[in-house]
Amino acid sequence: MANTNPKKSALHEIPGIPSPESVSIEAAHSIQSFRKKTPTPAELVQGILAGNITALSRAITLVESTNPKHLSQANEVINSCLSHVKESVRIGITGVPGVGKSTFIEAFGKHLTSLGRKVAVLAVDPSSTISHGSILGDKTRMEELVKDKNAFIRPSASGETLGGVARKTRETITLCEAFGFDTIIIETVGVGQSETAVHSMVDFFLLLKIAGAGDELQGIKRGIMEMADAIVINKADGDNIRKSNLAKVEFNRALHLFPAKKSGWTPTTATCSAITKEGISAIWETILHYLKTTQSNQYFFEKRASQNQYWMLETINEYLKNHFYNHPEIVPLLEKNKEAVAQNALSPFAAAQDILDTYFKK
Ligand SMILES: Nc1nc2c(ncn2[C@@H]2O[C@H](COP(=O)(O)OP(=O)(O)OP(=O)(O)O)[C@@H](O)[C@H]2O)c(=O)[nH]1
Ligand SMILES: [Mg+2]
Repeated sequence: MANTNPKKSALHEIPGIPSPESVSIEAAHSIQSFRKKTPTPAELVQGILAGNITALSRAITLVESTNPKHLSQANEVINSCLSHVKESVRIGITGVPGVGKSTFIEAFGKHLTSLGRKVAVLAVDPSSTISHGSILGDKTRMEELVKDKNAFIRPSASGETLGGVARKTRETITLCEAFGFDTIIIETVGVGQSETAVHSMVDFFLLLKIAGAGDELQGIKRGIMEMADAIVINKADGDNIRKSNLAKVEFNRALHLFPAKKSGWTPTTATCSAITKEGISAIWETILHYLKTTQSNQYFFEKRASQNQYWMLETINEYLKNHFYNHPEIVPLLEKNKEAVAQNALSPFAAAQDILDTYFKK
């Protein structure tokens, strides 16, 4: 016969004396509610303008969010920040893995803060769109800069597409500038389309190289050479100095084969060592010279205006693509037609037209 008396069950436990809470419940509640309290866009803007770095970080997180609910809040923050953006210089830095970008940014960034500048370091990393990894994760290479109160380092956002990641970095620039950072450094690796994206958000584009076995120009993408306002050969120290100087001459010769730039600026070449700091200050002098040239011939302002237009169109493209590819009617139809095209049951064009007609409800 089953034991129906719970008190007699073998599983019955006699309640003991409850142990006292190690944390005051009231205090825990108040900490929790403070943490959970999401600041309003207006509060974030207020914090950014007041120089509150936590507010800046939270605003960037909002901008990077893929939650559609955050989109309008993020836009509100960015829009309010726009009118507070101060004068700034945006510098793009690219180079293949291992060339010394992080070490260079550490040395260059420290030099800038020693001159009284406020430096924000951001990144566009195409690999983060696939692996969700991010450059600048290696903050160990920027030990000094990380500790510098006049510097701010933010790893690359991760996201679905390079376009999405790049747009978020573009928006983050606005937040950093409203905060008061007057020098924005954007790092990217020399692979994929990321250079084009970074080039379209900076004033000055710097290509970092190292001296090789002599045939320096091999393997360098023509497009990147054309984008560069300066080519800097890093690791010009020790036994490498002579080779670096030779590489510099060779790059200089190659640069002169390109047609003159609309900016009126002739790209320069230089050598430096991010370790010994030799040549670092001269690179900043070059950038100042570039700013003077392009601001007096107006190119600087025209370029920023056309970059703004570019990002407007990019944002529309990105939005339309997302809307299309995530549309509930399109997702299954796309799979179906992909299969039909693979089987030669439908021509690629007819299959595409079918999907587009469904989307536009023709
Ligand atoms: N001798 C010498 N070594 C350098 C210099 N700059 C960087 N290095 C070394 O080169 C290696 C790569 O440097 P990083 O700064 O990590 O290079 P990176 O371009 O950021 O590399 P990824 O983050 O992998 O794309 C490290 O071991 C650095 O210490 C330099 O000017 N001289
Ligand atoms: Mg690095």
